[in-house]
Amino acid sequence: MVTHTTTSVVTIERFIIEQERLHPEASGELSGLLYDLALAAKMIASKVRMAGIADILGATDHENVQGEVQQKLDVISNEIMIKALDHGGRLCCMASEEEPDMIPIPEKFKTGNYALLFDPLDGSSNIDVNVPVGTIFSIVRKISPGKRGTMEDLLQPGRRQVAAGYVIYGSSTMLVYSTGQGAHGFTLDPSIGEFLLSHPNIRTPDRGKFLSVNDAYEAVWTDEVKTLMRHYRGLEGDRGAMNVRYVGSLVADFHRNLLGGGVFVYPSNGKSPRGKLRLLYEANPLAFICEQAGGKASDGTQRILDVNPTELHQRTPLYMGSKLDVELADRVLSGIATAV
Ligand code: P6P
Repeated sequence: MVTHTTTSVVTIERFIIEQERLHPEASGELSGLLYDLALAAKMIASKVRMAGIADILGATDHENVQGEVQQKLDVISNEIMIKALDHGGRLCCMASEEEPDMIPIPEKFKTGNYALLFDPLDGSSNIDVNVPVGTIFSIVRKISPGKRGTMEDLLQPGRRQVAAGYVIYGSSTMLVYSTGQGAHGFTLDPSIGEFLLSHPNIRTPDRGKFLSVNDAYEAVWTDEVKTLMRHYRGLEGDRGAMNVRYVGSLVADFHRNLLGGGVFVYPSNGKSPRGKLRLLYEANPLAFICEQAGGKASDGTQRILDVNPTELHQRTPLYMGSKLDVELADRVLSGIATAV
């Protein structure tokens, strides 16, 4: 006898509409923006999946604003994001890790009430060795006067985000996003080209299983950071040791810790005095998702979402994940005796 398990197939489009209905005042503009982002994710996913086959592996011969050699897929993913989002009439401007300045909406297109900031393909140095990479995006409301966006719209603290999300191109392609009503995960079914709801209302455990840190920089950490690592490794205090899991691809490390519990730590160090991760289109969106799932995100002195940005590509130290482990970081880094 065939038994059918009842699974409700909820596409991301249906979920977005249902979420919009929770806000009678919603214009549908944000929903449209989320549809466009889901489309861009599918287009980038198909390029990432083809990377090993089509001759688009390897690096281009020029650097991006970060001084990093641009991988070909970085450039392609950046173009896909811009072309999928610039004509929908929902944005006043954009910013990308791959572009030095603000990306204006072309004069021929209508503008809208949101600004989009994104890292089109984070962790791209891992592409050639088939390690998961990701796209990260952050959406804020337009606050500047006039129709066209300005830097003022982009340089907003993370607490002003109206939505944020990421796509992980891993063993499956998943899109995780939040509009402030919880964090929800969708898995791409490539056979029908749809993102299906697979992880509703993600909650991250209060205490982490995994510690994600690159301790090659231990020699240039502060004493407080070294003490914190001793706590995480069970060598001090009574927290107990965590398993170390570090892929070197932020979205992959973040996603594993979000689902299983863990803490991602990238302190400032001699090489990166203000940390390595970018505030506006990496730390802020992931911190938004993390808090929506019950976690925390700090720069070691304050909540990531409360940092007031001054530059588009500014970096930040980052302690993000399970609530109790980030609170431990805040205590140890501020020198407060840690009665865990
Ligand atoms: P490190 C990838 O280049 C990236 O920006 C993040 O995806 C990743 O978490 C981090 O850098 C890894 O940095 O210094 O450990 O190689």
